[in-house]
Amino acid sequence: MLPLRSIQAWALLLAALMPLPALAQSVVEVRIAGYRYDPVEVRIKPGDSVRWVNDEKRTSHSILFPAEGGRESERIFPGESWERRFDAPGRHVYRCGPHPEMTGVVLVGD
Ligand SMILES: [Cu+2]
Repeated sequence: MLPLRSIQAWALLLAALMPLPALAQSVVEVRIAGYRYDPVEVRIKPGDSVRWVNDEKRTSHSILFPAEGGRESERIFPGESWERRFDAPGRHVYRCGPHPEMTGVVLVGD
């Protein structure tokens, strides 16, 4: 059995040595206006999030991932936003549910 003080010392040491990915996670913004995602393609690291913001005057949109069985956001109304975190590296192609011609890409890599 380790004495309590040495366990505490180890815990402190581990905490000090931990990298800071939890704090380094960032959120990248994609604006939606004129029936387009801007920017069309964003690059993020695993664990980062993308936030889509609807800047339209009156049109609502969504974010739909065909490769994930059509997983789709709620409808995003003007002034609203929707956020999703990406853990899996790769090329995540998405489109708008009601406007299939609107497409975008989230590139998740190291
Ligand atoms: Cu749309």
